[in-house]
Amino acid sequence: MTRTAFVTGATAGIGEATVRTLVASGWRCVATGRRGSRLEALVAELGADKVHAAVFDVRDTAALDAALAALPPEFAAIDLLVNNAGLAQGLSPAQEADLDDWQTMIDTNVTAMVTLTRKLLPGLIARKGAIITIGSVAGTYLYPGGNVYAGSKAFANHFTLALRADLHGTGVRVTSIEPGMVETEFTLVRTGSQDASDKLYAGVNPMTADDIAHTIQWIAELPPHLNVNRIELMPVNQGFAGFRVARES
Ligand code: NDP
Ligand code: 8X3
Repeated sequence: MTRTAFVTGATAGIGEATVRTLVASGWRCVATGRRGSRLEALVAELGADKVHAAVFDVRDTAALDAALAALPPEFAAIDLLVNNAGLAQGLSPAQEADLDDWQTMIDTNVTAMVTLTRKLLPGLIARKGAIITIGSVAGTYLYPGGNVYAGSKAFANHFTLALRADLHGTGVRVTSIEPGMVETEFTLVRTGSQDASDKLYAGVNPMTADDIAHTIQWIAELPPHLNVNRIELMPVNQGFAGFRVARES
């Protein structure tokens, strides 16, 4: 039987690659994001029987409710939630940060993610489905400027493990995927560039969106008695930061 995934943030990067990968493996996908034209292009490319475009801002709960209510019957029974939509903004030192940037990251990476998860939980439990959240190594290894982004991803990592505890015994599988450097549009925030050819991770040989999408597919298609609790992935050329020491003059 064809299974259905609900993938947030499918207009670009990891989410878009996940939809392509899952559809190629026989899944149906609800693909979400604000940029409707990109989602329509995915539908045109992969087929309306395989992809349903749900255009909404994840921070808008009324729009989320409307999108869920408007799911066509063949896309309404969700077997897999991929909590992927997210962003970093600002990434300046806390003492210089813009509070609007902080609020946007909390609203998107934390509040919207838990709201959607809570709304899909009854159906996921009924179908013994699965939840995969894209957290980040930023939630574990801290770097200057990470502040609220890092906090939001620590929340995502831990909320996902906490879900695993609550859902124990329901048959629902829960996984936290915590990537390091993946070359996507997301990395533009780190260069301040609007030019997608401006590759921050040039020379690093970073992970690709496909690397993460294939990891999602692998976890989603494991036999139902197996649960990957958490998985941390990095490019070989990325490492952990050491402690920093400031000397007083
Ligand atoms: P991209 O910028 O390529 O994609 C982000 C996706 O999130 C887009 O589809 C965007 O859709 C969606 N999104 C953001 N804000 C909203 C919103 N308010 N409403 C609806 N959709 C929204 O980034 P990545 O693919 O790299 O990032 C995906 C996830 O992976 C994020 O959670 C990120 O934190 C995480 N991650 C990324 C890493 C990296 O190095 N790239 C490393 C570790 C984790 P749209 O703008 O159309 O609404
Ligand atoms: C960097 C991971 O999420 O800070 O290695 O971009 S993230």
